[in-house]
Amino acid sequence: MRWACIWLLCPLGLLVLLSASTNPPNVLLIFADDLGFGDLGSYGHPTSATPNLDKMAARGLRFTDFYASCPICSPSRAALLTGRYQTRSGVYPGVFYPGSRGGLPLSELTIAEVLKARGYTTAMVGKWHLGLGANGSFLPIHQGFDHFLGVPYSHDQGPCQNLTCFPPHTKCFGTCDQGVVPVPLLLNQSILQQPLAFPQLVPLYNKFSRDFIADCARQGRPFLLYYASHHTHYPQFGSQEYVGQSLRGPFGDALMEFDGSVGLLLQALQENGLEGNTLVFFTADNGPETMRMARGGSSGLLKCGKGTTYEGGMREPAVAYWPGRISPGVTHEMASTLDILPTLAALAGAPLPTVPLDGYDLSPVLFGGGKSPRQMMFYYPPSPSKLLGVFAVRYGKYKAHFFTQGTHLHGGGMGSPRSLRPFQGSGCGSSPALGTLAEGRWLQLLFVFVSQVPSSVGRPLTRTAMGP
Ligand SMILES: *[C@@H]1O[C@H](CO)[C@@H](O)[C@H](O)[C@H]1NC(C)=O
Ligand SMILES: *[C@@H]1O[C@H](CO)[C@@H](O)[C@H](O)[C@H]1NC(C)=O
Ligand SMILES: *[C@@H]1O[C@H](CO)[C@@H](O)[C@H](O)[C@H]1NC(C)=O
Ligand SMILES: [Ca+2]
Repeated sequence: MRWACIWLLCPLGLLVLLSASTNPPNVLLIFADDLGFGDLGSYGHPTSATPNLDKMAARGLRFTDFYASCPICSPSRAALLTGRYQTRSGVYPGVFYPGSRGGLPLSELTIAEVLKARGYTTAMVGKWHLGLGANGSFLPIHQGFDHFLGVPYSHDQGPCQNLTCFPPHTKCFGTCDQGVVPVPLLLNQSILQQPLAFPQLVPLYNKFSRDFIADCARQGRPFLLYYASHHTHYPQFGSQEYVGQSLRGPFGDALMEFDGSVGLLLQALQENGLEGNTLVFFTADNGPETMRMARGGSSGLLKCGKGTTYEGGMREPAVAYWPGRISPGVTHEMASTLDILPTLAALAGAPLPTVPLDGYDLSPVLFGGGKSPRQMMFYYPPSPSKLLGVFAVRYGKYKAHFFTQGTHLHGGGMGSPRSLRPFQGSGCGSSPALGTLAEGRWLQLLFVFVSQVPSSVGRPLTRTAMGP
């Protein structure tokens, strides 16, 4: 009997022990929209009120060199969820519109699908912007999310001139997109509201999120909650609690509402005893829309913003927070939204998708103050093309710009030649004419960089997803 125990049962017991000690952590992924590198108090903004994010930054690991994969929404979100540059999934040029036929291809494996395979319950709240499709075929519930409460695209992609953005009666600023249906709020695949009631939106999201967290805690199941806020994208809006509360006008009020939500989410983790077993990661999809002036964000000391491949377009605030596991500090290691999927897969013990990935497991940076496996970042413009290739490359401390134009963000159709117009009103100064930098020394540098990159990285341009 004793031998039977030693040779048969004990290893079994050890396995059980091991799997208990490697209990996969919950994941709360908080994503802001059009938020600049310089917008948070913890990143140096003098008048922003972001106490919850600042507390998270002080108690977690704050990144100074964290990148989104693209300076606009849809491609950036595709890369976050798949760990692959948007040029692989085909989510470009530009962003999805309410009438777009395509979406993030269903063949792509998302973070939600990767974690679901390890028994996670998954939910998404907020801005999707990875396609709607006929009969909702590209919505989150077809990409691994069990639950979805949110908007299928941007909240400015429908007429907003008659809508209230701030209670009691402040209309939204501007008109938003015309000639399309009012923006809907969806629950799974059903329309809950159309048009959206902006002042009630975030309280609804927060209640949904808190209920989801409590349910998962009760069932003892690991969860992924992807909380993709609409803040601080134009037009800014907010609930009663935040009207006129900030020193930055409507932008600051919207940012405060976002910060308040972060506080409520962290509180929900605490109330359910989950703080010690939950990785909270916060970042944003792209830089500030500086052409909106006071109604756009700030990239701080970085150059330019949304739509450009300057640092302000893609370098984002980012914080990893996990009390007891991640030591408080600041890291200057390079990292990207592309790295989130491989990092989460490693933490959960989930197999990686068997397709080429562009991300790395950041565990050495998160848990040991070590070096980042990432040495390189490619900067694709909103509408990459085979002809132009990447617009810039960062390698270690250096960055080479091959093209410095951004995109004309408003009024240009997807993929129209207009999308290669110089970026207007961005506070970037005048841009050199397209192509003038891709000469001589720069071209040499390009070859040096590209020859050091594994041949699979950043190459294929396989536009498949977007439709008119
Ligand atoms: C959408 O659903 C309707 C009703 O169920 C069906 O008739 C139609 O074929 C579907 N369209 C697509 C493209 O799946
Ligand atoms: C959404 O779909 C999930 C199944 O994927 C289901 O459990 C949940 O109840 C649905 N929510 C609603 C409100 O229908
Ligand atoms: C906005 O309200 C005006 C006046 O009530 C109306 O004429 C117009 O059609 C409305 N526009 C939209 C987009 O709802
Ligand atoms: Ca955005």
